[in-house]
Amino acid sequence: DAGSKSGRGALVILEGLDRSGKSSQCARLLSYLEGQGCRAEGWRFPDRGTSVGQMISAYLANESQLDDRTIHLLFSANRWEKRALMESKLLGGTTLIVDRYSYSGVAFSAAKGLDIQWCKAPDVGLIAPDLVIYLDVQPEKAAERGGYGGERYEKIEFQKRVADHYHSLRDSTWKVVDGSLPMETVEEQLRELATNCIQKCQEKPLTNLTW
Ligand code: FDM
Ligand code: MG
Repeated sequence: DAGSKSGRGALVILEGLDRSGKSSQCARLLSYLEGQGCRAEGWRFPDRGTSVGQMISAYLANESQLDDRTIHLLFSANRWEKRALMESKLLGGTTLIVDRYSYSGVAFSAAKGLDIQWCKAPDVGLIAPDLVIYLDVQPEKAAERGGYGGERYEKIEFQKRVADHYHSLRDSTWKVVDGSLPMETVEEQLRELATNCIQKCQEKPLTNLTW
């Protein structure tokens, strides 16, 4: 089992609009990596399984109302409550393929009009990703894909603003993949990006998110 003795695992994040294909691609990438003998787990945020996650889930289903800053901080808290486990998994050599992270946190809240610096602040000190893969799909195209499920935020005008904010968050750890290409093509690109990343970061220390 290559990698189990030496290196740490990689923190690989998939980001993108609703219906951009993140969840399907996460699952495909995960089973590929496992098939290659790589120790990997699939995570997602929000993690609806915790008590904070249940509050978030109720909010997204429009079953509860929360102030914009309050829900923003709950999304951040939901990542903080997983930070220690995330660190021990990575240091123990497990790669994490994560569906959404702090970039969703900032892009969605900023799309409501909240100040970007204010949105970034609570996530400072979370673990910095080794790779962020952005699945780029036009908001109109995403909406065509079987429509939205009816959760809060699943509206095209809102998604357009989210896309603009995602755009402004791109940095050197980002790789943009055209999510409108055939599923197999996207899958192939993700395999290559993730494999390279996993090899490269084995000897690198973990760092904290600073933006
Ligand atoms: N979302 C997700 C946020 O607004 N902030 C966050 O920090 C995160 C992680 O929650 F509309 C939004 C993005 C999406 C919704 O996500 C639920 P999933 O991936 O559909 O469960
Ligand atoms: Mg959704």
